[in-house]
Amino acid sequence: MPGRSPFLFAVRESDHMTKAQEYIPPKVWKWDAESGGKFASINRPIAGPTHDKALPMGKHPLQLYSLATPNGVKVTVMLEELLAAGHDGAEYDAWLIRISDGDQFGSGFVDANPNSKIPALMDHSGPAPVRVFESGAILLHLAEKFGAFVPRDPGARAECLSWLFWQMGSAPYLGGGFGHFYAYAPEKYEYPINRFAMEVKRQLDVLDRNLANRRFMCGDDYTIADMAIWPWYGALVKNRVYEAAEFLDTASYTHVNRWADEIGARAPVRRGVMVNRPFGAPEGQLHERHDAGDFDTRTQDKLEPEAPE
Ligand SMILES: N[C@@H](CCC(=O)N[C@@H](CS)C(=O)NCC(=O)O)C(=O)O
Repeated sequence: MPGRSPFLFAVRESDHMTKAQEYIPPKVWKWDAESGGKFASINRPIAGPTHDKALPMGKHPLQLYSLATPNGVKVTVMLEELLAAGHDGAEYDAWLIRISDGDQFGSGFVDANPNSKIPALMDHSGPAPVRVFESGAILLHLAEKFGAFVPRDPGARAECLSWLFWQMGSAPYLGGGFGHFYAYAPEKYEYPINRFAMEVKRQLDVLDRNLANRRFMCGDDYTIADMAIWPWYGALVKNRVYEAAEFLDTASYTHVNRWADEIGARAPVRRGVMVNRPFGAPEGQLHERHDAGDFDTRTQDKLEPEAPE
């Protein structure tokens, strides 16, 4: 059929017809209905702020605005690792951004990250404040600022940055692809679940082969590449995201499991995963972090109880 994609034709003729495949896209897409999936209410096809709201500012030069999703955890783990390694200048205030309430669309947050996604960092340590968004850029900014967790040798540095950017490019297939269709979409559709399960298993095999001969992603040293990859793929193999460990047979990736266990046992990592976490077991939550003592006293426990409606 001239001008028609052979792929689309093959899909229409498939024996595995599902509701999704019957959909015929209109000439021009319009935003007229929510998709119905989990988090659908915060999705919109336009950028920019929805309301005026300044960001809070604490006492430290580093101000983090985040939530303890895998992308947020990368940064709080890095900050806790820096502090544990003796970099006192990494003291930080971490403010909770509740994305399901739309905090990422407040004007102050959009000034810090025009992409309206956590994490966002404001670094006030220089003459003018510096905004840093995208978790990979934040990890690199901090690694360079403190000269830690990124190798200096050009070859080792290239390897570390390669794995860091591998994570940034790969995890959207895990989160936005597999996780969305397996765990959050309003119905189970075979085609996208197969497509993304295949890709995620391929990614796990990439990691497993690399970790077969290396203690950490880039060799003997623990780096920002591990801090970027662990919150996603470590959580996946340990069944902490999407409840897909059995479906993807993640136990078979033995080297990834060994690496995930070693990183998960580190004290700074155990602290980092708690920061900006308003969900899960109460003892694992720390809504805001303003100094090291907050892990014992819990900022949320100091708040006034909300007045009854
Ligand atoms: N590539 C970005 C992804 C950040 C991202 O997707 N953040 C999610 C939470 S994990 C978010 O803020 N979502 C809110 C929204 O989409 O409105 C990064 O690594 O920083």
